[in-house]
Amino acid sequence: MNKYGKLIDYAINDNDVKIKFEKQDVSIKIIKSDIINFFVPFFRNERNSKAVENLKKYTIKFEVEKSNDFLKIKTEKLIIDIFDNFLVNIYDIEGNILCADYKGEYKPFKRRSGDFSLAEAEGHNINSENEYKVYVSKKMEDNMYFYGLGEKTGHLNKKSYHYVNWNTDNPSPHGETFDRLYKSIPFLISIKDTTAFGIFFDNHFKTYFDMGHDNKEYYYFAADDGNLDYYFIYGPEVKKVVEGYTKLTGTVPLPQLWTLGYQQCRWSYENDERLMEIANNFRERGIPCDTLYLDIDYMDGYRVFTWDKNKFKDPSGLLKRLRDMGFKVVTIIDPGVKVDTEYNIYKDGLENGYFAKDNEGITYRNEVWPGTSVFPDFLNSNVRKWWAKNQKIMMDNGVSGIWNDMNEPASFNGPLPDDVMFDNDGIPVMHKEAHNVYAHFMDKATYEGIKCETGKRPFIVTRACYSGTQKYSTVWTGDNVSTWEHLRMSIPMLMNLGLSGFGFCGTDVGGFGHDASAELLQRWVQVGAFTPLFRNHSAMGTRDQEPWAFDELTEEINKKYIKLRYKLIPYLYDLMWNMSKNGAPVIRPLLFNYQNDKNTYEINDEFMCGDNILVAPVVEQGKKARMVYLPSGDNWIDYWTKEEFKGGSYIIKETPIDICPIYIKAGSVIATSEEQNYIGEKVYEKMIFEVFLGNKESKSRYYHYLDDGESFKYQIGEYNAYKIKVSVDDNVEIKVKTLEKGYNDKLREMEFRIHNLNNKKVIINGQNEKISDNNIITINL
Ligand code: MIG
Repeated sequence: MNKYGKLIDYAINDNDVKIKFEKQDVSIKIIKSDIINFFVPFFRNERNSKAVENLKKYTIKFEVEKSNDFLKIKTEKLIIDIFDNFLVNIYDIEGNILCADYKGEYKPFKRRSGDFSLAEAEGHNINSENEYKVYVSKKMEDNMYFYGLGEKTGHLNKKSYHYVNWNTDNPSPHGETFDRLYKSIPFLISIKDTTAFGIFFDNHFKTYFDMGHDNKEYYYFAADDGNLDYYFIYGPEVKKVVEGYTKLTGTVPLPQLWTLGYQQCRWSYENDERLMEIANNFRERGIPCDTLYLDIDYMDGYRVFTWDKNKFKDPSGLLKRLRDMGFKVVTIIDPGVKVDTEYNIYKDGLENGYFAKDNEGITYRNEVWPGTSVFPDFLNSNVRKWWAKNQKIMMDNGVSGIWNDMNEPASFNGPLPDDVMFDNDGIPVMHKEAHNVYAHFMDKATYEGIKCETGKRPFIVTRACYSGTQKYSTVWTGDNVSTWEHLRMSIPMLMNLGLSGFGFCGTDVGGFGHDASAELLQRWVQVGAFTPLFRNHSAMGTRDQEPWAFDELTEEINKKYIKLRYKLIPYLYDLMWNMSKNGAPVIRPLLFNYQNDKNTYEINDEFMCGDNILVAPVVEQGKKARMVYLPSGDNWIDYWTKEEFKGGSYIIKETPIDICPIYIKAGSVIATSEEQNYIGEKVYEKMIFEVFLGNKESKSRYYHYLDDGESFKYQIGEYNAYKIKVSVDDNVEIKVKTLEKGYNDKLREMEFRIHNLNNKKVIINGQNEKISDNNIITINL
């Protein structure tokens, strides 16, 4: 039985096309000519988005036309046909079908044992799609590939997978059998015949995405409850889809520069002495490091916003000493507040009614690290203001960033019951509605608190989140394990997180649970050096995992790759700047840049770090060589040997233990930095660009960005931006253009270090430049 029935009539109101079906009114909103929203108020009349804030209103040209049996909406980019039963077909402007609702029979496979379907196994006693409260299925076309969905297990291409979005802390080793992890990002990208579109299903109840696992004739998304509220985002480039999605849900804001440095964590550095010992080790050994973490044991009995003064006698003094050595300290904060009538955070929260309640209005309790605890109602803006103010306690002690953990929310007794109540600013909601956005609002509160308190760009790391949390927090992928399997899985996971708006992400380098082996850490740091969040972390009870904890070789390899990371910080910062504007992730699959090359569609063990660096790490023990695919359209320079390879080919690269295969796009520029032990240790007077030439003629463009690296003054124009154009034919011609000069930096010179010059002449801004013996050219600014 269909929920809609016959299409009766329509009316246009602004950018909204309201359509009346026999049984249900729906609305189609033209957000932009290539972004369309489909909305059915099954649950509430208003949109209830937590992800889309302050959506810009565009004036859009579109036409609506009704014929006998369907309605046609035409924008400058898309044609949308709407039939009875709210069946929708979406075409590009030439009339090629992009996305069609599935019109065939709903036919899930049944398991022989017990004769039940997948949805039934999930508790949906169904024999037709109508049993899902919210459900849309689309026709599966041949050659479809799927990406996105945030942090999911398994391969890069999500075809044939079935996933659930329900933020979950499951401490067993994550494997492909896990259909859910900590984060819920209901955003799917699909490519068919090199054309891409996205679907953002903005529903934060428990949701389901099935990419042909149930039946290869269709794929679907569904929810336990809530409205149908989804966006179709047209490409045809994946890049455009990601840009469109981040226009809706927000981009990762520009971070402070130090957050791009190496970060060292452990559960837990047990006291001030041990933390100083770690810090001293980094400096004495000359291994760069910017950030140290304090895990839960720094607190007094796990009471958030307190310190255990036996272990940390003088927190401000300690953090000041560390700051003088160039270290920032990030502390963990959990949502659970210990029930303790002597504890001011608890007392304060209780007096003001800031905690979630059970269905009888009594403050809800559960067990977490502090013992019996209560849970702040982050969906309430007054609670968020209170939580934001509490950040001051940490900032006053000199803490530089906050690590939000356990915010699925997790408890020692599994997820909270469905009927725990949240005030949600006067529209009370049950836990089953609040669950997936609980962390989102904790992160938002943390962000606003830190911003207000410090005036600097907040640094937050969160475990759970929803679409849009990227505006407030970076993410790490939770409790992985020190196994090769998890190193392998981290790559597609991070690439898909990147495609899903979370371009500032990382995994626990070396692995969290279980003891790492020396070789595993050697290879993992080679990956970590290119992931935006670069943090080594390990669990209570596992062996030490700091760069020097194994042997000399492991230390040397750690040092080599951490130093490489520091060299690339200006390049990474440029990527961050770019990401803050158009959502292009730092870590991304090859197909993001090479969508016309279908060989890239299922590469799980290589990734791009920005447009110019391709990384093909070793993710197996003992591997002496590996195959590398270099995408077509560009030539590639081996970073280590400077040898050039033609794109569109598979090559074999030897991989002795200290070599991670890295390839630079021929003709491209990378902004680099001189060595330093931490960001800001030295003030340099020159910008350094490495230029990697190939033999082929090439033209490239590079944008370089500079500002104070910490404040919000860039928003009022205090930044510099440069465009560098490199064309290679018989000569090398470099053109530098200053695009913005609002920041007063200390830079006097620009240096170009040119690889593979082969005696070519170099002309910079029309001048024939003198080249040093080692192919370095310096120009004055
Ligand atoms: O129940 O704070 O994922 O990184 O070290 C475990 C202790 C709680 C889980 C986090 C992990 C952290 C650990 N936490």
